[in-house]
Amino acid sequence: MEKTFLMVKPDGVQRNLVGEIVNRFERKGFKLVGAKLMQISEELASEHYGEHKERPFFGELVEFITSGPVFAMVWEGEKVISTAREMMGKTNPAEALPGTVRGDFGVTVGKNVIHGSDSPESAEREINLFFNQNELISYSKQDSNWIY
Ligand code: RTP
Ligand code: MG
Repeated sequence: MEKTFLMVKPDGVQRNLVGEIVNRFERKGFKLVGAKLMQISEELASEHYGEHKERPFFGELVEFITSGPVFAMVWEGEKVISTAREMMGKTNPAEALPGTVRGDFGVTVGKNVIHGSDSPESAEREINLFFNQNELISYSKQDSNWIY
């Protein structure tokens, strides 16, 4: 089954949105298979956002994502990568629709509450970057029968 990497950013943790965000993906029907609160190092941040290294906002991005704890998660489900991106909303919260995480809770592009993998390749890379295999739990849930 498809997996994606999601992360409540430092602003989301500080604003007590971890429960709200977990709740949204649980209610949707996706399965949480890994999660941890972590303080990201500058090295991990730079590797995670490596694709943006040459962008003018890279320094601020790394500074922000390392400014406090984040809540890292792996979620599993059919089409979870693209569906989670839809549920997050556009990168700029000013353009994100109400009903999305960024549309409901964010204001500026720099502090947009949540990260999510943008493709199967990113998901695999980011899951392996943030989690060891033994931190991911494979288990069955009764409600799966009512979702699929
Ligand atoms: P993310 O990687 O955090 O899930 O966000 P995303 O895919 O929606 O957007 P991406 O293009 O990957 O950008 C990564 C993060 O960089 C910050 N950003 N700032 N100042 C700017 O113009 C600007 N553009 C992007 C955002 O915080 C974005 O989430
Ligand atoms: Mg991105």
